[in-house]
Amino acid sequence: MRNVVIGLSLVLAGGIAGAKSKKAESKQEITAPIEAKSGSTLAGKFTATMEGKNVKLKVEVTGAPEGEHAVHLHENADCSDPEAKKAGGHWNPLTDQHGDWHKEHHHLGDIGNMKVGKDGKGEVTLSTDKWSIGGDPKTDITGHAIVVHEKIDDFTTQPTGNAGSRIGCGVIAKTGDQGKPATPPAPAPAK
Ligand SMILES: [Cu+2]
Repeated sequence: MRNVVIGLSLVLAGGIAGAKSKKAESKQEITAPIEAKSGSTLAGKFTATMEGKNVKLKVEVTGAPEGEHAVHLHENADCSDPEAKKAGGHWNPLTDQHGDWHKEHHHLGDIGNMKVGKDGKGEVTLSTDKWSIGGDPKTDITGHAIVVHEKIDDFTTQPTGNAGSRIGCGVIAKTGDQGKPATPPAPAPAK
């Protein structure tokens, strides 16, 4: 009788471990547009890729003003108003201070500054194991928004970095069961 019980628990444990590793190995990717806000002429997109325990987020813009622009994850997946105010404040699930990602204190949404050249093009990438796609709510970047600001993030002013108005906004949709966004992004406008 004892052998039967041990045998059964091994089968159960094996089944659970198998399901877990299968999920961890699968690669998930979300890409969606970043729309112009606050009267800007910016256009852009982001790509978030989860491989193993790491999430890589790449934000690319064109038509943006030359200079450095703060890029953050904001709390709400809502870019519907003209100034992106409904996106709320910075995503800060660990209730830390605002700051530089590479220093001790920062919000989990404090991506940093993006340099835009004379040609209006800019790009910023962050790769981290502090984020997930569809994982624990304290790590899951889906269900939030990417905001590009008018000004540079000073990494000091609380809780915003004094980055000015919001000139770009993109929604990171919640993932469905198949790792696809539950709401497909709107198609890019025809040129
Ligand atoms: Cu911001």
